Amino acid sequence: MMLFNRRTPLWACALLALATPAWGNNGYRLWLGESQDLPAVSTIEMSGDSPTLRIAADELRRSLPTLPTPVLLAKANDPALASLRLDTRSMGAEGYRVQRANVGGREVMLVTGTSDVGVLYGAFALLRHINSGGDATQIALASAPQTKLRILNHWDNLDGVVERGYAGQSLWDWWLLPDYKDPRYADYARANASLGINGTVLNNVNAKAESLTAPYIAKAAALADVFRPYGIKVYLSVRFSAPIEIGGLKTADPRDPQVAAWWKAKADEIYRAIPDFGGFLVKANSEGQPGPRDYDASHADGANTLAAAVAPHGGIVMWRAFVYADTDPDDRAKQAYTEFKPLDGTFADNVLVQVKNGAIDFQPREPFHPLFGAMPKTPLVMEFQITKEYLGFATHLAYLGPMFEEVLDAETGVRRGETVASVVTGKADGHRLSGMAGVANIGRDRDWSGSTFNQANWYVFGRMAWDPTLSSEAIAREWAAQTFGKDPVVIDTAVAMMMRSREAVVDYTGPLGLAHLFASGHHYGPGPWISDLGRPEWNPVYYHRADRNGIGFDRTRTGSNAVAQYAPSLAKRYANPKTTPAEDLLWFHHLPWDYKMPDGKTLWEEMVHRYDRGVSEVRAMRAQWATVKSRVDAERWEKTDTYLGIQEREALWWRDASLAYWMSINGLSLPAGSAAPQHDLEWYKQQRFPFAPGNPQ
Ligand code: GCV
Repeated sequence: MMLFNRRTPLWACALLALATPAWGNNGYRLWLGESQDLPAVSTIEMSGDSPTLRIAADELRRSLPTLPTPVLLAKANDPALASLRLDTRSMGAEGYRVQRANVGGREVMLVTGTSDVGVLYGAFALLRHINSGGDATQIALASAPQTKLRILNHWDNLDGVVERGYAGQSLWDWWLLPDYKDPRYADYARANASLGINGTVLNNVNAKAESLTAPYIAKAAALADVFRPYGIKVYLSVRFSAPIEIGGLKTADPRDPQVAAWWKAKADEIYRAIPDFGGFLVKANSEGQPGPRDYDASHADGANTLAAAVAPHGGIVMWRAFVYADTDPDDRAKQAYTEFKPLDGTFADNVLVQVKNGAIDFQPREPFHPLFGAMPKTPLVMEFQITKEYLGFATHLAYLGPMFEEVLDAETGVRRGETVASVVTGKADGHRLSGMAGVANIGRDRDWSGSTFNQANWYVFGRMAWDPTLSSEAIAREWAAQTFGKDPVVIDTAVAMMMRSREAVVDYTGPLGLAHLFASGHHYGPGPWISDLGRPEWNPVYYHRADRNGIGFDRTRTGSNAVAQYAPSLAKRYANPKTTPAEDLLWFHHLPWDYKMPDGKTLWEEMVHRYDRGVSEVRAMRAQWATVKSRVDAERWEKTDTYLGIQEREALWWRDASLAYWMSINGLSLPAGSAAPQHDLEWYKQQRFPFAPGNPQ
């Protein structure tokens, strides 16, 4: 995978280094190994031996520039380190320390942790420090993960199609597994380990029962064998009705002893093949998936039956709270809370409830999900979507760091200082288990994520799962330096583009708290006019409620009263449009078009302003990217430039189609200086994209 290694002749490296800006780079190397220094000549030593320690040493040999002292990799309990009296408690099971130390009378750069994987994380931290411009003479790094489970969720189907995947087919070649283990699997594990990601759910939450059959367990076991030395555990999504479909039972009722026995036997079978199997992820009674509610049993009944099956092996169950039903006339945004909050305290010890960041569905902006802070007796896993289903697929540049940060930093209002991050890390309520899950944006595209800048979303997810208090801007900076090299102009430009990018998408797709205005099924492009889908809450008109008089979803007492699901201080703030942040205004309120915004503009004027701003932000990003043309390799520069061109065209499409529609509803004209849409509304309504990617047909 690396271009340089210790055996590369120096003259070849020098030539390549000189050629860097023009040299083709297809992005395969991700943020690893883009150091523009000459090859590593540091001395790398290991005390002890294990496959994981060897990987750590190899990583440093591949791309650590020269350090003044030899680097020593050793576990903290190594007798050679006894005199250092290392504080192993602060390292925990997976943390690390990298520091200068005198070991056996010699000055070394010590990379240590209480476990092999801790040492590996330390090695990657050292590389990150050096390759993102850190001082090589002042190295003192120490960190331990704040969440226990840092997991990618692959929505990969067994036929190779990735639901909401925009980077090609699934990485997993289920057909050739377990025999052929594509070398790319190790590269995948390596990239994840560099961020501290320690788990991967291999298959789609819309699961097929077949993934639990013996041949597929063997395939998953083959992947687990590759991932193990990188500290990554394998998990599977399960179909709740599997006991019927592949077990031959008449029911999947979780209270039925035969069903419980089936799950137990299945778990035993899996653990025989994968002794360190992580556990199950379950989407139940959601969007047509079977679940315990089919038998009048609760989500806790379902989760606990599966949990009992994996518990003897140390496994866990992540049970998703993404539920809503067309039989429930209540506001969709309220339904998960209504169903799950009363279950707090009834889940088994090894169950975590996995909650999307917002109460609807991965929109470009949603207020944080009210379940965070509302289930203190249950560990809650944060589920983010890294793949950009609603933020322009792989083509649009939208760095998700600020969105993750916004949600994690939000105060729940339940207790002083309690943030969503403190709930997710388990600190707020003292949970043993904690976790963060990201719906992966990874496929077989050469650059893994469909575009260079999408790699940053994988990166920032991993870094924030490790430590949710890290700053998204600092992470963007370290990613850019490792990805593009040390040219400060390129780094500053990339970071500036990234930091404005998500807000731009919000502006041109759904400003001021509007949500779910996407075309049906594939979610590609605007469809705010759609009103004829089978279930009310699948229609954009359900969400924006625009009429001649106003727009927005009234979630106050006069409407669905969803605000009451938040802690009293927040409920009070959100109940009043004057104290609701402008970003969330129409999420919580239905307001007249001439509602006065704080700056004196009418709501309509402000909306138009934001649509226009979104388009001009994309133009500005494109112009900024043009300034670094000679400083970035041609291949990545050109692909990014082409994608920004697509984004500019599509941002305008979103803006024009949306404004044409709103004007057809409110009868208003555009404020002076704002250009008329390029086409009439009918034209936008007629656009069809039957083969848009990522949409299960
Ligand atoms: C895996 C949204 C997506 C679905 C996805 C679902 C979920 O509705 O559009 O593709 O299904 O979320 O998170 O389960």
